[in-house]
Amino acid sequence: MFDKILIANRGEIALRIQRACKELGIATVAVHSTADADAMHVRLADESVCIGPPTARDSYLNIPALVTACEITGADAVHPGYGFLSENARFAEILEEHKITFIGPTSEHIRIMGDKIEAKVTAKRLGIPVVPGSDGAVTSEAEALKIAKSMGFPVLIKAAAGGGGRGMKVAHSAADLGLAFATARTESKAAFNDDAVYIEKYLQKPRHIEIQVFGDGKGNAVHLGERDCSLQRRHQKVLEEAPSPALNAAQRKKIGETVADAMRKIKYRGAGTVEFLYEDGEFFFIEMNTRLQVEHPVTEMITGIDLVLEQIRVASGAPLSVTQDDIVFSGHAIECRICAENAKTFRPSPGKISYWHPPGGLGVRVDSGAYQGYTIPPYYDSLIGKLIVHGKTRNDCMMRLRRALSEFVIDGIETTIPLFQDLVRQSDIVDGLYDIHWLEKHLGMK
Ligand code: MV4
Repeated sequence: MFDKILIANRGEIALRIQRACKELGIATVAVHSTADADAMHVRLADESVCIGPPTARDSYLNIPALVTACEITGADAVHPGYGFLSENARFAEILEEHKITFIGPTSEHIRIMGDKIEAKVTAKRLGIPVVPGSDGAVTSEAEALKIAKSMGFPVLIKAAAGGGGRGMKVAHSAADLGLAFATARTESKAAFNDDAVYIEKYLQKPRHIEIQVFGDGKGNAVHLGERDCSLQRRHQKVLEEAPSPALNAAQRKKIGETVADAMRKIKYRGAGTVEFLYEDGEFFFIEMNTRLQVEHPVTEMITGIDLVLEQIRVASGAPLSVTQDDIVFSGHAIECRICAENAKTFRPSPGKISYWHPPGGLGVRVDSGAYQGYTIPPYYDSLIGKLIVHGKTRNDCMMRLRRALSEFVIDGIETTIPLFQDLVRQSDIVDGLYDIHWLEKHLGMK
């Protein structure tokens, strides 16, 4: 096992990782920018190193500074959290070259899944159902038209280097295709310096359902069920839940086993999430994330499994602490992403938290690096905490969530709490009847 882990991240996820390290008796090193000297993740760590100025590019994304911080402190492993360098294959590779363990998959698996075309080809080869479309990149408009006509409109042109919705263009008919194809290529080249695009059947009202998987890197893998992350705004998840209100136990088992089998075949190591669009009872692979995700707590709440502890275990060469038969789903969990933003306009609202009173009680978890008197810096994303609620049934969970939201008081800044207070009273949300477009439609109507 490791003696000391450097956590290459900030905010709530840095605290989340520290908590797992502490329980395992592993010393922690925090890194921070000059803007984060007062952050909770710095205060609670055993040691801390300032790695640069506020701009992420010069601090949290600064690979030489991070490697130096490891060498100065004698850290033997790095946990990247989510965002920042968590899916940077080069970072994983550089750490290995320095005999420092990257707590995550191999750089090769990160690289494959980072290329959306290669990821899809790989998924298909492994027996995972994929969205109908081109087998690989499409290089001419004529080729795009041929494929579109064979599967029918509408179609979607996607960037190979994309993800998170960037470089995507819908074509509703053959007349739209030329412009959609050219625009997707140009935007993709501008954003990612890569104009490779592919084409898919456009699914009009799917849900976003993702499967949590875990591998030990030696050919053993398990699935931990799904999360429904359909409630998004501009490709940012807002509320996530597990299990999905749309699936039954047999459907869960079938897709979960398909994905776990695929991970066994590639000897995947660590935590991974396989993202699907789900429509009319069918799953269609879109992407794989090779990291711990923001919404991992809803899976922890319904399985009782500490995902960060498992990541650390398998990175150190230990086996997974659970087999598939040990994994039992219990109850329902919902996560609300609390952001320092106006709840109607979503305009960021950094500044000083003058009063902070988080909710508590049975089944309530708050993961946050915020505290009373803390000043939220303007340089990073606006997530200041996550409220995660567990209940025996989805209805119990929803009732508890309403109660927890009513207790949560944050003064001095604007937050998205009022948005959640509205959402938990909408009949479609209460009934679990929503798709990936529901939230933006709802916000447009208000
Ligand atoms: C799609 C799709 C419909 N059909 N692919 C958006 C980001 C990227 N991860 C994949 N995305 C989509 N891919 C096909 N073939 C619709 C989306 C999409 C979406 C997906 C998940 C959650 C929210 C979304 C919002 C808009 C579009």
